[in-house]
Amino acid sequence: MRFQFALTLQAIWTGMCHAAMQHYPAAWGHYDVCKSQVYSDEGLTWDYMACQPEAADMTQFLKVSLDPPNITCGDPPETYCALENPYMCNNECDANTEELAHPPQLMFDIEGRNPTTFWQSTTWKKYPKALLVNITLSWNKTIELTDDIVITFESGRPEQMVLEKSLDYGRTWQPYQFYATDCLDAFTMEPKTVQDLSQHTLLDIICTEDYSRGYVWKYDKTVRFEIKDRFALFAGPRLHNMASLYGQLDTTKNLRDFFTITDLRIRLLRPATGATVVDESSLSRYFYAISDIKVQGRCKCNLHANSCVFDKEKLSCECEHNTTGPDCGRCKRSYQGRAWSAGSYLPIPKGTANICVPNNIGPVTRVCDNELLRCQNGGECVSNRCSCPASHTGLLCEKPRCESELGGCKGPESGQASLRPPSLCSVLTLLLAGVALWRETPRRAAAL
Ligand SMILES: *[C@@H]1O[C@H](CO)[C@@H](O)[C@H](O)[C@H]1NC(C)=O
Ligand SMILES: *[C@@H]1O[C@H](CO)[C@@H](O)[C@H](O)[C@H]1NC(C)=O
Ligand SMILES: *[C@@H]1O[C@H](CO)[C@@H](O)[C@H](O)[C@H]1NC(C)=O
Ligand SMILES: *[C@@H]1O[C@H](CO)[C@@H](O)[C@H](O)[C@H]1NC(C)=O
Ligand SMILES: [Ca+2]
Repeated sequence: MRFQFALTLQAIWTGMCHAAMQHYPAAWGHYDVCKSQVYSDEGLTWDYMACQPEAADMTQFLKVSLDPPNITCGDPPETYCALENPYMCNNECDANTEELAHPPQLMFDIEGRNPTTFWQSTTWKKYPKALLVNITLSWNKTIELTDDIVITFESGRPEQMVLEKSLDYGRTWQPYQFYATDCLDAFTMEPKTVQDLSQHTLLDIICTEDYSRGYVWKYDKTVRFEIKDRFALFAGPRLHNMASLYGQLDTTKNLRDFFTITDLRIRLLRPATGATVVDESSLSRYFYAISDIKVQGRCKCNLHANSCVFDKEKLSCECEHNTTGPDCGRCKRSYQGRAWSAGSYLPIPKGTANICVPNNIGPVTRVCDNELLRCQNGGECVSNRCSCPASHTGLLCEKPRCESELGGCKGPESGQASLRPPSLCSVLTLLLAGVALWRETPRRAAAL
């Protein structure tokens, strides 16, 4: 039995550590299959693999809410003027006339039509009181972003704006990026661009002036949150080395969480004015209008599902590997033979499924033994499992708990989160060493 355990470990070690050390293949798995049937010595058996749903347009599945709720134009009807010409006031908004209404849904309809369809706010008639609008997008499901968030304005782009995210269904919010014509003035932040970021500062929250600049608004209407440029810090400029990125995502919870959301919030803080002073005689020139918002991503299923369904207004993973829950974040009731764990992207290209095993699986679940395979960092071996102190976690209590928390071990403000290479190999190597020792024992015991 012990020998079997050792073999299993050996196999995992060979599989994971060797693959990780090799050069990654250029062609590279998409993790679209969760299991396949294979012939082995025992006949037809299942081979389980890490799997994830395909990336999709996530705006089809969201709920949008505005704050203040009555900030959409048209009730009562209003007339708008062009920003660049206060005498051109032929734009009307009337919530009760379909052709003249601009409800929030028009930010998510299919574009490509002429004229564009868009949501529009009331005008800045209460100037100098700030014209503040929150647009909140909620999925009620954790999703992983796979491409840039792109917000296309029909009006001039706002002079001040913050993109925020939530990972806990809207209970708490963190900024994702600040946008302003003058970052120092608006947010007392140094202006930066995504090109200033490195692997070590990737989690830094920056203020950018790239998407707010002045009067050229007619030609440049988009505000982006650059996901691909951030991926490129690990995967190379044309994302040819996704393996490197996936390897990092596998081992660094902070990095994974950075691209994971349940909600997004666009906080519009100051509309385009196109000039240094606001023309108080013509406040109908100032408003927000958005024609399109793009959010590409996939359901987060912890690499235990390759499809995600939208049913009864709700996204959920179709869990495999005997996992369950909206994100496949638990083992099914009678499959708790070992602790649940997410699938892994490694080794390339099929990953590791980390399936949940039936409750009474026997000695394979022994991860420790009071004599030999020691739990680390003060963990105690209780019924062959490590019972870890509060400061540590993991199968052998090998991981500091702070590593798996937002902000990492250095706290949330540093951004210098530990982006270290996989430590799994070292753990496995250690385990193997332990097993070697273990196999020695009977002989020693006999000698006593
Ligand atoms: C929206 O409602 C608030 C009170 O709920 C009111 O003070 C405000 O004037 C309203 N705004 C518009 C544009 O109707
Ligand atoms: C918008 O959201 C922020 C927090 O994210 C909140 O402080 C503010 O009151 C909300 N409403 C408006 C109208 O800004
Ligand atoms: C979110 O999903 C859960 C089920 O996972 C459901 O109970 C809850 O009502 C949903 N909330 C909203 C606001 O739709
Ligand atoms: C999950 O359990 C079912 C039996 O309930 C079994 O047929 C299936 O093969 C299991 N799947 C995995 C991935 O272990
Ligand atoms: Ca539209």
